[in-house]
Amino acid sequence: VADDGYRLWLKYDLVQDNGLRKDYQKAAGFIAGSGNSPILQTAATELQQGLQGLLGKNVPVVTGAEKKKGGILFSVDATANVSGQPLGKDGYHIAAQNGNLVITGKTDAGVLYGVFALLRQLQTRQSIKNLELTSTPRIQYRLLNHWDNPNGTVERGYAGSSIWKWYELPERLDPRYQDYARANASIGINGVVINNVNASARYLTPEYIEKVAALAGVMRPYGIRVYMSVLWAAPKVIGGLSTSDPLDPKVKQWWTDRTNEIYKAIPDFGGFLVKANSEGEPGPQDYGRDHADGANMLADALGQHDGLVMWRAFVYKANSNGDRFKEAYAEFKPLDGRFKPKTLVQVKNGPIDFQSREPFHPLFGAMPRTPLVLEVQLTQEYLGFATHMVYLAPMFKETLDGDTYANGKGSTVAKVVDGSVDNHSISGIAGVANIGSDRNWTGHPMGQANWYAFGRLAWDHTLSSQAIAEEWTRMSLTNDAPAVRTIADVMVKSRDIYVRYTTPLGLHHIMGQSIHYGPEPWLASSARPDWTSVYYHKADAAGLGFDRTAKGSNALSLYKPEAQQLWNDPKTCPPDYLLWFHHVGWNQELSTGRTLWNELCTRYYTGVDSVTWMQQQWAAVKPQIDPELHADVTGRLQTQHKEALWWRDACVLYFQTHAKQPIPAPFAPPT
Ligand code: GCW
Repeated sequence: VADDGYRLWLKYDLVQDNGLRKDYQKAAGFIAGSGNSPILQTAATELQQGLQGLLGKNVPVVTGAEKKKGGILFSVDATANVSGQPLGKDGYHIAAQNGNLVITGKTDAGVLYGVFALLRQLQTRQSIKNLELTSTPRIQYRLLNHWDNPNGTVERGYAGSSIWKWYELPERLDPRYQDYARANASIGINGVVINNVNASARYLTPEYIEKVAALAGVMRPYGIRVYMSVLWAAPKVIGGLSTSDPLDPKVKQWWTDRTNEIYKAIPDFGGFLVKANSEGEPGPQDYGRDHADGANMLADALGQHDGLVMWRAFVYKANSNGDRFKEAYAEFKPLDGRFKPKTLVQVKNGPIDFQSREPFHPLFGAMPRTPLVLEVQLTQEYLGFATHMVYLAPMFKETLDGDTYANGKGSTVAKVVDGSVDNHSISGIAGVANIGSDRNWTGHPMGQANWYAFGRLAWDHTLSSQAIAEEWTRMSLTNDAPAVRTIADVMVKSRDIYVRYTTPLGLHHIMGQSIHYGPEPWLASSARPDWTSVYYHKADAAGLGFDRTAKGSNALSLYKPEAQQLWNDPKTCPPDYLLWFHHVGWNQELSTGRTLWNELCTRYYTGVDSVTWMQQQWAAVKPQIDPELHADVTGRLQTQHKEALWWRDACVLYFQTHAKQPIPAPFAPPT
């Protein structure tokens, strides 16, 4: 059967290596659950299905297996510890015990995650002799954020329309919902915000609450909770009130009633995500209140319910202070300490907007009294939609590994987010989903790897991009070792390659207006200056780049002094970040030994060449890959190459009008 990508990384095809399969079979005589909660039932069913496919045999699920040997046992033990260390909530421990393989979790979900870890072991053809695996998620709330609208469109979605079929819900449950839940649970995702942050008030109506409750019912047995984005103005839009002022008693009451109604329908509802006073969305500032007033009102409405408020910090206004980089910081930093418990502030990885490379957001490390959710984007809004192959794990890692120095060296963004720097008891991470109704979920088959990598890093941010790429490739494409190496190598390099042919050296926000696709570095006029390209690249006769040092916007001063060190001197600033922080002369020699102009051209040209290299590597693994999938990616790589040329030529020719220098050899076109 041709692989249409629907099964994602949960393929469970027969293990062809007879020896290995026999070893696996020996360990899998039966499955014995330790109870029959919905989540444990999911775990047993999934394991049985997985083993059926991988081992080609039906492994029975039995009860009362105390005396039996040679099977897989589930154990839920709230006091479980591993070598004296208590196991974290939702963590798992897998080890041989009295002739059985025992999967222990403190919670039912822990066992489910252990099941997927064991299956992964088989799917990637690891030995299970003397297997001992222990893992605990480092971040508690691991969420996908959908930007899906009630009419079925997906904002910035490139994989078809929304998978949620509102007009069929709650009566008909598309089987896809369950497959979606399985995929998420397999990588540890435990929450789903089902609708766009540019929210419709409709979700808060009884009609929609019932629909959302039906979805929650599908997610629950997979350990996944459902959350909603809410429209700040909902009390006015659907509540018949004349105001949405968070301090107005009627408004408070309205949200409290709504919240109680939601919990009546969805007892494990996760909570609210809010985009307010951002890009034209309403918010508490419309009434002279601030973000904390708004978030706290919702926290009060949640009351005793076990739910969270995630308040987004993605805010910027036209013409505010001349550098959009500084705006979220200016609005949110002063509010640190004002947010009530169970309220988190959700911050994008970088200060501008999901560009292909950004310095980490200066709010990380600057709000020690507020738990911060890291928001990354899986959908490739600024990274080539579903036509460019860009594996995003290296980009996520770059942010996670960024050192804020908030509490001395080693206060990485990862440790701010997981709560360890400031001792927060709640922690969260969110990925804007790249999923749609396309048969293969993500449009670009390789986009699946970004969904996968997000989940794996949300669970454990210390995993390497390389290891995740290999694991995903083995589960999704092939277990042929040389092919795995080739593909993982292309994946790991792909993001840097994309940066080179689009926005090298720290250029940012020079893409096509509003659609955010393709180059438009010449864009000089728009509804707002901060929606143009020239605002960001500042090309002139002297040079290129946004001066954010003390001579310029001084955005650098938002970082701790040690963090500033990395970027504040143009001579030592890593070239990858140079034009984020400095206006550099065209003839200035960089640490690479080339002038800025020559380096810029070199990156654009070698970036395109690297796409050719990607094509060659992909061609080389053809025998190991499903033909349909191989052809699909081959076609997309052709588009990618064509568009890399487009980016290169558009940008080099445009910047040349400022630099007024020839394209250097060996790139100069023949005359
Ligand atoms: O990157 C921008 C997108 C908007 C999006 C916004 C946000 C949902 O272009 O489409 O709106 O970010 O994150 O709120």
